[in-house]
Amino acid sequence: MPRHAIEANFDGLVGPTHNYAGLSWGNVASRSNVHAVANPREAALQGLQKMKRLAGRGYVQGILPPHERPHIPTLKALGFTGSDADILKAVAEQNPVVLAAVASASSMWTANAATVSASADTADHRVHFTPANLSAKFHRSIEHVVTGRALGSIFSDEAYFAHHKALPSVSQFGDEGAANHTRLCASHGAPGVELFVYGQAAFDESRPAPVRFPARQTLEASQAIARLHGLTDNHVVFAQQNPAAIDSGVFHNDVIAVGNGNVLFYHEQAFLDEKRLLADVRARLHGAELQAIKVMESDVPLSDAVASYLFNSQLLSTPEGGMMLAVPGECREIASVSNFLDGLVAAGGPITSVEVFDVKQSMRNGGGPACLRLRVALMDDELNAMHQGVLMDDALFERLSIWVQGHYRDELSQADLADPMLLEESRHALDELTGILGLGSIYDFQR
Ligand code: SUG
Repeated sequence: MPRHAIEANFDGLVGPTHNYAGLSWGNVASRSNVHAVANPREAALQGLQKMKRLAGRGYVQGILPPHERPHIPTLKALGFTGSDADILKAVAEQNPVVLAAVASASSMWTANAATVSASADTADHRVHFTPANLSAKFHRSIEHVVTGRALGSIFSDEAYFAHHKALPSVSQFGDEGAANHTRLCASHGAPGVELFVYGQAAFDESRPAPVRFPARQTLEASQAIARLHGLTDNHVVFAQQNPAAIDSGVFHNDVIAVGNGNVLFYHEQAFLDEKRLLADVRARLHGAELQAIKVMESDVPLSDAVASYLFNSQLLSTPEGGMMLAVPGECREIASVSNFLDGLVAAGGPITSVEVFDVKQSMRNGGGPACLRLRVALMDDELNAMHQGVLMDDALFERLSIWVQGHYRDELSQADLADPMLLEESRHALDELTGILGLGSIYDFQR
C-alpha cells in the first residue's frame, strides 16, 4: 500500500520590482512586451488570488518569497562602488540592461526555482531539492542562492529533507529546474517515474539542437540532478525536447507539456522521439497505466499553444477522482485553444474540468499558472515536518493582501529601477515579509 501523500504547490510571490525588460531571448512574450509599464501591485494580487482560490479548493498551497532587488551585492561584484544610491546611478548611466537584470522579479516563476524529487522515488527516501542554476540568463543566474536559503528554511528537518547546491553555473550544466521535470505516478505517495526533458546534449555536438533560440536545459544537468537525488534507472527517464519547438518559442518543456498522476498532456511537437519517451515511461510506471493525451497540430497549432500557454496550466487531481486543468485567461481568447478545451472535457477523458486564472501581469513576461508554482509531493509526516508559516489560508491571504497594498507601486517603468527609494521600499517590504512568513533572515541585507 503506498503511503498517503499530497502534492503541495509553492507559488512565487511577485516582488515589488516586477517589470518588463525584455531580458529573455527565446521567450516570445518577454521580448514582445519589452519596456511596457508594469503594475507590480496588480501582479502580486493576481498571484495571491490564484493561491487563495486553489487553497480554498483544498489544495495544499505554499508561498515562496520574492528576492531582494535590485541586487546590490551583484553590482558590487561587478565593480560598482559607493553608497547604494551611487551604485544605482552609475549602473543606470553605464549599463541600464545590467540594472534591469539585477532588478528583475523573475524569482516569481518558481517552476524554475529547483528540481524536487519525491521521497517515494529517492534512494534514501528523503525529499531532495536542487536549486536551479538558471545559467542561461544572467538575470536568473543570481536566484539560486536565496532560493536555496528559502527552501532550506522551509524544509529544514534533515530526517526528511535533503538539499543540494546548484550545479556549476556554465551553459554545459544549464539547469532550469522543475519546468523541465515531470513526475508521473499512480498516486502522489506511490513510487513514480521522474521525466527530465532536456533541450540539448552539451558535450555531444553531433546531437540535434535548436538553431535560433538557446536550449536552456542540458542532458548533462538533468543526469547530474538524478544522480544527486539518488534516482535509480527504474525511476528516471531522460528525453529530448523537439529542437524545432524551442526555435518556435518553447523555451521550457512546461510551455508544451504538463503531467499529473498517470496523465501526460502534450503537443504533438513536444518531443524529439515521442514513441521512445512513452515506452520508457510506461516501463517505469510501477504498475500504473500511462494515459497520454496528445494534442495535434491540426487542432491547436504550435503558435497558438505558445501564445495561449495552453500547456503552462496546472493539472490537479480533484477529490472526485478526475483532474482539473487550471489555464491562463489567454486560453479563452484564442479560438482553436478554447474550442479544444471544450472538446477535451466533453470527451469524458481524465481531464474533467477547466478553470481560468487571470495572471496577465506574469503572462506578459512569459509566465503562466504552471510557471508560477513549484510542486513538492509530500507524505503526511513530511507535510507536518515542514515550516507551516508559508502555507496559504484565509488569514495569510488577508495579511499578504494588506502587505502588498501597503508596499507595492502600481506603475513601474525601466527608468524607475534606478530610484533608490524603490530599493528602500523593497527591502522594507521584504523585511516585514520574512517576519510574516516566519522564515528568518534569508536576504543579504538582513545578514
Ligand atoms: O525565464 N521570463 C521568464 C519566464 C519563466 C517562465 N517559466 C516557465 N516556463 N517555467 C524566463 O524567461 C522575463 C523577464 C523580463 O524580460 O523582464 C523572464 O525572465
